[in-house]
Amino acid sequence: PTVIPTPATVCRTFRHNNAFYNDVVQGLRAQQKYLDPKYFYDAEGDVLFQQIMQCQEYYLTDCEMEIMMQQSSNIAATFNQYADSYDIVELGAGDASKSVHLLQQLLNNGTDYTYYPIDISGNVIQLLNNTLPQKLSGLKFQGLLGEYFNMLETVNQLSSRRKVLLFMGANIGNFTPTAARSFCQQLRSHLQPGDLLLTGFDLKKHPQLILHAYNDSAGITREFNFNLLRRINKELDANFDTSKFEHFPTYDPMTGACKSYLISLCNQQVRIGEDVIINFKENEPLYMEISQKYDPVEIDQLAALGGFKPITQFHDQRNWFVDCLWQAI
Ligand code: AVJ
Repeated sequence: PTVIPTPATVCRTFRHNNAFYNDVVQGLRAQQKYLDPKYFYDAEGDVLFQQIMQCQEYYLTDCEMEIMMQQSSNIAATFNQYADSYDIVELGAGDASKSVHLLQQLLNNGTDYTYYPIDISGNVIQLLNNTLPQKLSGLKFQGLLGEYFNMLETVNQLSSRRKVLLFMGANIGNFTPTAARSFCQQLRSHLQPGDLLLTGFDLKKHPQLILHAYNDSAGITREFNFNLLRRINKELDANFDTSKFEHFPTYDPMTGACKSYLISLCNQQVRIGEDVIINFKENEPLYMEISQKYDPVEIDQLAALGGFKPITQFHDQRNWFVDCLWQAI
C-alpha cells in the first residue's frame, strides 16, 4: 500500500506533534547542534541529490553503477546459490537506476520475484511507479513509502518468501560506526535466518578524493545542505538566512569519518514558528551529516556484530567501493 506524503500545510497545523518539527527543534537546542540527514530529501533535495550523483567529483555513484552493470550476473548467481526462492526489498531505493541492472538480470534469468522498493520520499515512490513498468517489463513490484523498519514489517506481512535486502549507495555511511552496528542488529531482527543483505560501502581512499566528493566545485553539495535550512523555513515557518552560513566538509583518514557542517558566520538568532528562538555564535558548527568510510576488514567485523555472516564483496575496478553480500545467521 502506497501512502500519500504529508503536505506542508498539514505540518503547519500539527506542528507540535510533527516528527520533523520535534527532531529539528531537539537538534538545534542541543549543546552541539545537529540536524538529521534523512530530512535532506524533500522535492528540491531529491533533485539536488540527483545532481550530486552526476557530479564529476562524486565518484560513489559511478563506482556502484560499474559494479551493477558489470557484475549483475555474478551477483544474481550468488543469490541463487544461497536462496531458492526470494523477493527483493530495497531500502532507500531512490530512482533505482543502479538496482535496475540487477533486477533486469533476475528477469532475464527467469527468477520469479516481487520487488519492494522502500523510500521515505513520496516523490521517489511516485517516480518509481511511473518509470519502473517501462524500464522493466514484466516486473512485479510494490512501492512502499515510509521508514525502513515499519515498511520491512509491511513486507513481511505481504511476502512469506526469503528476502534479499538491497541497501545500496553507501546509505549505511549516514550512520556513525556505533549506530551502523545497532542499525545492522535492528535490520537483522526484521529478517529470518538465511535472508540475504547486499550493502554498499564507500571505502577509505586518498583523503583529497573523498573531500572533493563532498565539496564539488559547482557548489551543489553546499546547496544540498542549505536546502535543509530552506525546507525548515518553508515547512516549519523559520527564518534561516543561508548566506550567514558556510558549508564546511571534513574527512579524518584515521577514523574514516567524513562529516559536513554548516558554520555560522556571525552571532545570530533564528526563529522557528512563533515561540522558538535558536542562538548561533560566530563560528559555531551545525553538524549536518556523516558519510562514514570503511576498509574491508571493518566491514566484515560490522557483519559479525550485526548477526550476519559475510559471504562475498563485489568491488569496482578502482577498488573504491564495495557491495557486500551478507547472510542473516
Ligand atoms: C546518500 C548518504 C550515500 O553520504 O555520500 C552525498 C549523501 N551527502 N553528498 C553520501 C550525500 C552529500 C550520500 N548518501
